[in-house]
Amino acid sequence: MKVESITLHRIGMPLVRPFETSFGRETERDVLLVHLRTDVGEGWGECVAGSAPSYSSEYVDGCARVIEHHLAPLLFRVPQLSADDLERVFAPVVGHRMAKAALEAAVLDAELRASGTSFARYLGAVRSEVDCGVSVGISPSIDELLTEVQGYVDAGYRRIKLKIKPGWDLEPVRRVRDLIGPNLALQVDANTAYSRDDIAHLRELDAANLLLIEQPFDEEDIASHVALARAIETPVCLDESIVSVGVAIDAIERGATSIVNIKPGRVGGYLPAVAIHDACVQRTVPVWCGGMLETGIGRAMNVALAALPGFTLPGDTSASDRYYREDLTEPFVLSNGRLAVPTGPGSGVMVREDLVRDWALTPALPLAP
Ligand code: SMG
Ligand code: MG
Repeated sequence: MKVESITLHRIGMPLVRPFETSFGRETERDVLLVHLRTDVGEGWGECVAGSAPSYSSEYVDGCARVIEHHLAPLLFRVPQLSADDLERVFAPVVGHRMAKAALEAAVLDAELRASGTSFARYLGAVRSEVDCGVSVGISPSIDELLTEVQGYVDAGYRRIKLKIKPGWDLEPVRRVRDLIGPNLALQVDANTAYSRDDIAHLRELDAANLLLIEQPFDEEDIASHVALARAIETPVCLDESIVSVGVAIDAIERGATSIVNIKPGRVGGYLPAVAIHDACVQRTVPVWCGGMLETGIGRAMNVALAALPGFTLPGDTSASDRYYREDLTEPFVLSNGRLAVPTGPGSGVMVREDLVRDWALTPALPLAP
């Protein structure tokens, strides 16, 4: 297909409750959307970068500029484009994986809609619904945390993930384990808040019988994760560090990660995400689908990815109402702790363009050859 134009939309979506991690507190999701027009039809993609470069070095303004000035011109130059070509087409631009992933999603959506194929079918899904977990932010108090967790347990989530940081770890984790009992899966995510000096302290988390501990140390510090993995019984799972299939294989072979969090945005798209999935399956490393507070657009695609065979652990693929009162697409609703995998062509969801207009933070930016 030929890309004829791209429109960048920047929208603000208020969160139903603030989401606090070790690196900051968000009350609104600042989302960059890519709307692609091609000779065979339209496609939408969502960029997962945050408004500040705090989860990773990418951020929304930067992604918009790199798309406008570097990636879109590369796309416009290709006479016959398929999503399979994108790695090669984008090769002149180093990094900027979240920006590339947003365009890849829109290209895939357009291409698959045109051929009447769903994301799930194209990516290799083997399930029609996926087990869902929920990520719980740092709370003002343990009592408020317990109330929030109880609400998610009542809603049917199959796994609870607690955000932790120094000063908010052993006690909240112990109290939540007491609340939910020994059988519900529980894991923690530090978003790089600790250092190698904390290994003895983190070992005390073993008492809570966690499914995993996610990214305790700096994203570039694989060696300290190896040291922790040797010292602790809880499996270590990398998130921020895993930016490519090469890094994934290296981290697995060095013993830094025995479970992998796959986020398409972080790794440059759904096709690189499938490559990491395949490399993990070959090495019998379980994977799960991470989340970046996606709107229905990214959520639909993530749910399709999470239906691949290697995704054997519940993902951060929560229902729309975990974050938003109103979603940008038809809402994803939890049923028995699971979300249904969309079956329609492309992402399988329809973008509500009236809401894209109503929630605009800045005027839409049209890009053309
Ligand atoms: O989409 O449910 C979600 C969010 C899951 O905790 C979540 N994501 O490090 O895994 C992670 C964080 C990053 C969030 S950045 C604001
Ligand atoms: Mg994480």
